[in-house]
Amino acid sequence: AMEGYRGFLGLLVSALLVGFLSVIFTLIWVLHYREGLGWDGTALEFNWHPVLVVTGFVFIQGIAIIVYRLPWTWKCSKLLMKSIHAGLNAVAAILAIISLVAVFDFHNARNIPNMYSLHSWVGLTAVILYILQLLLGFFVFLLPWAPLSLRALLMPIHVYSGLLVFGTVIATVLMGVTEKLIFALKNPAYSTFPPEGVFTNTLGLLILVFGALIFWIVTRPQWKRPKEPNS
Ligand code: ASC
Repeated sequence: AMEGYRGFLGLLVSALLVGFLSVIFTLIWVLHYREGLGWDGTALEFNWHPVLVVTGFVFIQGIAIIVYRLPWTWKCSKLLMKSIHAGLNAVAAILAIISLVAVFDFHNARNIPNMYSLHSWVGLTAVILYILQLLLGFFVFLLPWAPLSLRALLMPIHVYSGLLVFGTVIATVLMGVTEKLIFALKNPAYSTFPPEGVFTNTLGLLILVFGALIFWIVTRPQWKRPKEPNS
């Protein structure tokens, strides 16, 4: 049991480090390589999009997925842990929505068309599914009214769609990073290995590794929160 616990801690610390580093890399990207941050219809406003997505939709959602796995919380009430899970996911949803407002606002101010790219189609689908998932989780699992039979029926779907949306978000981020680098790196071009291209490719890899670590942690049966009888 002690060895399983150590393995868990090692992976948890790795995931937190890689996730935190992803957020830092995103900030360095927009503040050092790009134009910085602002809310004025220019690229400064667009730059909130990657910052809020990586912070909320990737990092915070990743943590929300594994909160039930933290062994020192196993003595906490299930309701408290559900509230933390729901609260983190609600914060991530709000940041994701603001990140969309930033892009649409930027596009409209600059007469750039909306919703033509695969990145935008998959990304908007992920945001809509995430909000539906949040509402389903709130009404069925957090509020006390739903019958146990309905919870048991919907739990596998909740787990499946949660991981599907998380994976889809990571795929969408990789498409967005690629898109932005091809748009922005013209002189010198992306194809000539400029520092921004190499740095931001590394950011993409960090995000992929973060997703891989979260997916590993959450799929180990031995690290699941012990189930209380009748819950
Ligand atoms: C809940 C909860 C669980 C599941 C279970 C259905 O709300 O706390 O452990 O749903 O009752 O599988």
